[in-house]
Amino acid sequence: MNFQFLKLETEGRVWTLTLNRPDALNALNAALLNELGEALTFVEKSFPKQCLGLVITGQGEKSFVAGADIKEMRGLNPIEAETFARRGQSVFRQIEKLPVPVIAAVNGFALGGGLELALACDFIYASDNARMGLPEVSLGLIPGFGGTVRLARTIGLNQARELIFTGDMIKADQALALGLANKVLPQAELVAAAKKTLETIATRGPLAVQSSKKAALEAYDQDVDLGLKTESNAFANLFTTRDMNEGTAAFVEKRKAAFTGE
Ligand code: DAK
Repeated sequence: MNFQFLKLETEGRVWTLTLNRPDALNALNAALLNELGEALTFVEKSFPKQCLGLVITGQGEKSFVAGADIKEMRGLNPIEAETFARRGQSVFRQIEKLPVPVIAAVNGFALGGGLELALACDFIYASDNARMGLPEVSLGLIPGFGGTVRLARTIGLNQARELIFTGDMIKADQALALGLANKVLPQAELVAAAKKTLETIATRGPLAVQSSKKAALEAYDQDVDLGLKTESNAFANLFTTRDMNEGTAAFVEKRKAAFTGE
């Protein structure tokens, strides 16, 4: 696929999507958001035969994504602003619902819409030079791509309120301490480490991984009883799959499972 602001590497079963607008620190303009939506739809359709995992990162050594494109955004009227926010929200929701696991490899600034993008991924690995924050209040705005919703879910309401109200940037070690990043790595090792984790996941049953991602997301919004029902339904559905037969047979026969995603 040819994009102006993205690079999609599709070799092997773990793919890498790089936001590629380094002159603007990979800030999200409307064209980039549209391309992101197209690329994600392609990833979705490529599961499970071609793609079993996705790394999202930013081009260059300085920035993952420095937020929504402030220069483009300031020219919007309130109706266009709502369309822009809804577009971003729906693309980020698409990430959250992808059938494959997604790691945000945060290689520098992840600010505003950039942190919101990372929060829509399944988890975050950060480089040691990463800086994360939601600086929207400094611009007279609030987070518009899900930051007020997802940050509190990841680090807790009070920690999220402090970051959102102050607009402060935090460093990688603070992000790790807050549980915002799962790992901190030297920049040169960041993408390889994310790929390695996804390669491990890719050896597991693809439908089981997909099902666990979906159940965990759905059950998060439900009370315990409904969440357990969601889980038991998902569990039961896997008993219709070839992969479940293969995985359990392989255990009994003391061999490695050969999953096919069926
Ligand atoms: N938008 C557009 N251009 C940006 C940008 C951004 N977010 N961030 C950086 N750039 C551009 C700079 O303008 C500069 O371009 P030139 O001037 O060279 O043409 C180039 O990238 C390099 O940036 P700097 O020269 O500023 O680099 P520094 O190392 O000095 O500083 C920085 C790096 C990341 C600290 C600084 O660039 C910065 O503070 N950037 C802005 C960070 C920020 O505030 N991000 C949050 C954006 S607001 C909503 C929808 C969405 C949102 C909100 C509401 N609704 C519609 C309701 C989301 C909002 C946001 O994400």
